[in-house]
Amino acid sequence: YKNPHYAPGRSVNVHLFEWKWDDIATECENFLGPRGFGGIQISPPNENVVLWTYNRPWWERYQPMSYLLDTRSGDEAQFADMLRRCNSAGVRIYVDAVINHMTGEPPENVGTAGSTATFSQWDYPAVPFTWEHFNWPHCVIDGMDYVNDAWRVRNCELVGLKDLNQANEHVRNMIVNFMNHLIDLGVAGFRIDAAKHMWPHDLEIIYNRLNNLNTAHGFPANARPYIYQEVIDYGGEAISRDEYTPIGAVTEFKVGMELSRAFRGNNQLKWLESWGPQWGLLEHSDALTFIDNHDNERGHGGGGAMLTYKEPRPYKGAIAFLLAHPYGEPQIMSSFAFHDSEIGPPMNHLGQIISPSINSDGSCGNGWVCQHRWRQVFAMVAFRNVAGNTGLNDWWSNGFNQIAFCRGGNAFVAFNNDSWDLNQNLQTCLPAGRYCDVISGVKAGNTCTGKTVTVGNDGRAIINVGALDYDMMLAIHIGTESRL
Ligand code: QV4
Ligand code: CA
Repeated sequence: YKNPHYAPGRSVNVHLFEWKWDDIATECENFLGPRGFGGIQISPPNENVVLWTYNRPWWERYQPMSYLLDTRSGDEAQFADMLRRCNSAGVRIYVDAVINHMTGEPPENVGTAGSTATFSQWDYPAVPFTWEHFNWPHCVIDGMDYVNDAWRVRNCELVGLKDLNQANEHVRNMIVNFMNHLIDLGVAGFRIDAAKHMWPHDLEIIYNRLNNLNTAHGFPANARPYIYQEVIDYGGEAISRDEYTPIGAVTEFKVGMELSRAFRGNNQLKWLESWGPQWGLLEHSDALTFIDNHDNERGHGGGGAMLTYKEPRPYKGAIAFLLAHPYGEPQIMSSFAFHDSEIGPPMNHLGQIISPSINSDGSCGNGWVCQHRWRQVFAMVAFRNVAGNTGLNDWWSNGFNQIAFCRGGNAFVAFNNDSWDLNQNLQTCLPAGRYCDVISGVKAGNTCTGKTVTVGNDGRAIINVGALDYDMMLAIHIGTESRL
């Protein structure tokens, strides 16, 4: 359950938050496939309650009405088409699986597929679930439970959301049928929403009943779905991430916390020499790593002072480090712009999501941020692919906030988060030649639109990253040689 089954030569998962299936299919073909992205986390594909009362907030999708595949992102035919097209483009799809609970008791009771429910009776006929499929006695998690009561965190309601009993055979069957339907349609795995709120033993039984990935979609025989479980664990809680690593990968929230701190200038970059488990992080193969996610970029889920698209310079630095360093299985957030933390994606008066437009420079419009289309981000995806499974070598630092390292003999990166220029003769580990920095520009024909780095026969080069440069990093790798 810990192998994302990326196509060869690919890496990095991008969360296309609230995107429509048709738009994702097009993005796979036009951008993500050609640029070497490994996979996409999609928003929950199953029916959710429609909340006009709150002007269709993004979080209505975390209140399931049924497992019918019909949401604002599209219907089942569009979902199946996306899977065919993305898998053909070499890009995998991971589903955000909301299986801990159903809705709360919202003021409206019609779902995106037209299903209704009687919330006060825990009755969801479209699944079907009735009161006997939920946890009793009824209780709601309070703040202190996280510190001292694992049972309540798992058997009481998360913010009033009707809490399913995953020990019940019917509940297990409905969940397994839902997930197997998705696997058969071609998905490569799942983000398990609110995993902390379910018993690991029940989850293990559910995972073990899942089908192998669909070989008709290009997966190897006997491949198990990739499973990454959402467990927020900064330490000091009754429930630990370590209870979940025996059954799958886990979201490592400390990565975003620590890298946000460092790249905001609140911890020196030199310390990153020991980045990985020595920082109290999960083992490499257990960790799904990211800077921000759809909750903490807007202060939900405990927030945590993560860097987001709203602080682009340090954010791009943190993402570049996340992607350049071999530790973990990285994920990039791709957001829509917001001021109000509850507001949903760009929509028309019918509540339909408005597609991102693509500007002439490749960036997104219509209210979409599309971090994955920022040059500094997609260039580092290519960097990670070229680095492949090489280790980290030739670490250098100035003792403060200037660092550099190589990935084998394939790639080199330098960061400057000091208030003075980085200007050093450094070992790049690359063959002699002239290389285009992929952060400040691109290779265009035989020249570079940004900085050029000249590597000598000894692998060394003069590296310049000015304190006032637009970005704080420089990256070169095999394949970006200019022939000037
Ligand atoms: C309100 C009150 C409650 C009250 C309840 C009574 O706040 O105190 O008990 O009414 O009916 C929405 C509203 C929330 C409301 C709730 C139920 O925001 O105010 O409760 O609905 O009606 C997202 C949002 C939540 C949202 C939820 C469902 O973040 O605000 O709740 O969707 O729409 C912990 C967990 C972690 C979780 C994180 C947010 O350990 O697992 O909190 N993260 C995941 C998702 C997240 C999602 C959920 C879990 C739930 O990443 O996006 O919550 O599926 O850290
Ligand atoms: Ca639960």
